Order: sequence, then C-alpha cells, then structure tokens
Amino acid sequence: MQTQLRHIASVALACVSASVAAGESTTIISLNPAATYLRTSNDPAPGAVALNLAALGISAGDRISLHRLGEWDNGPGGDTFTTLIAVFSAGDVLLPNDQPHRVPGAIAAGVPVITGPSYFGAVATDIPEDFVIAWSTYPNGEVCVIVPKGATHLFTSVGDSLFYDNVDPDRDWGLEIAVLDACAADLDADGVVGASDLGILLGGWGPSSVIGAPGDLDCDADVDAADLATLLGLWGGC
Ligand SMILES: [Ca+2]
Ligand SMILES: [Ca+2]
Ligand SMILES: [Ca+2]
Ligand SMILES: [Ca+2]
Repeated sequence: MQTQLRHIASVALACVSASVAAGESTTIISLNPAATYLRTSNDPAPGAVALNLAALGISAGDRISLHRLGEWDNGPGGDTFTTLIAVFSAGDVLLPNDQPHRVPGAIAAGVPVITGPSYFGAVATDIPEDFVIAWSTYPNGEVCVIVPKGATHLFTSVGDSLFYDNVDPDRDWGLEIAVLDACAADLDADGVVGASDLGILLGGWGPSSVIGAPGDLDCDADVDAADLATLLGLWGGC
C-alpha cells in the first residue's frame, strides 16, 4: 500500500517534455491513471491536472492529434488497460470530487463518450462535453480533434468506476499531442488539394471506427458531406 501511495504521489504532476520533428510540434505527457475529472464517490482519487494549451503551442481552431501511450492497471486487472478520455475547458478550475459536473468551463468537442456509474454508490458520472481518445468503441487510441473556441485547458481521465487504486507500474502511461498540418484536405501530401485528394476522400466514404481516418477532416468518425464540403472549399489551395 505504501509503495502504491508513493507511486501515485510521484506521478501526480504531469511531466511535460516537448520535441519538434518534421515541422510538427509533438509533446509527450506522463499521466497518472488514478487522477480524474469525473465525479467520484468514496474514492480518494486525485483531481486531474489541467494541461495548459498555450504552453503546448495549441490554439483554438487548431486540428490536433491525441494519441494514448502505454497501458494502466485498474487495481486488480494488471497493466493492460488503455481507455482514455478528455474534456476541453475555458479554465483550469476543477470542482470537488463529489460534484456531479466538476469542470465548470467545459466546452464540447470531439466524439462524445458516455461514462458509467461509480463503483461505490453508483452515482452518475457522465458529463456531456467530454470525448473519446481511446475507448471500446474507438480502440485505435489515436484521434484528431478541432480545438473549440474559448478552450484554454485540457483535462484527461482513464475510463474507470474506481480510480484511486489505479497504478502504472512501468510508468509508460501517457498522452502524445501533436498539432497537425493546417491543410488536412491535402490527403496525398503533394501540396495542393485536387482530384487525387477527392478520390482518397470518396474511397473512405461512410462511418468509421477510426476518428480522423483519411478524409475525416472534421474528426467526427465519418467521411461525409461536411468533409467533402471542406475539401471542395480548399480546392486548388494549400
Ligand atoms: Ca503501464
Ligand atoms: Ca480502479
Ligand atoms: Ca493533394
Ligand atoms: Ca467527418
């Protein structure tokens, strides 16, 4: 138990390191799987750290990728779990853990996730604004999302019903964040939006179990008329 508590304390603060490769800014952040922004009940889990978007070089309107790294241990189940969810916020305020909605600045973005009741007390935990990074329905573990207007911070959480007992024995649990090329419609990366890109988009038409698959320009898990309109609006450009 003491070892576990020491470990939780040592990873309670997110460790941020940044590197730049191929014109793309990538940041890797260590995460504490015991920390959450969700409501808890008789669960002394620490609050999730608010990641400052400006410090990561991220602005509203950016198209970013979020990629979960490693696995976490849910307490009894071993270091094998990969669920990760997040919510954007207009500030870093996280209310006490007994509040039904702890993120007063929450701003909806991404593909929504519905979280289940707490282990103790079965209190409702779901908030409408949070979104999937890695989840049973989207197990790819890498998504893109458009940063919503007004967002200044990002909170993350694993998906669980009892958080305080979560650990990461090999300390590989984390999140990779990258700001993607503004010209997402240039699907073949030849520097211009044209017929070849249109062909790729049409080839991926329909719903997808991957968020941000080629042609899913608005990162909502499908290639549809909205994505087509975005591509046509950039025709000949980039
Ligand atoms: Ca791990
Ligand atoms: Ca747990
Ligand atoms: Ca192109
Ligand atoms: Ca789409």
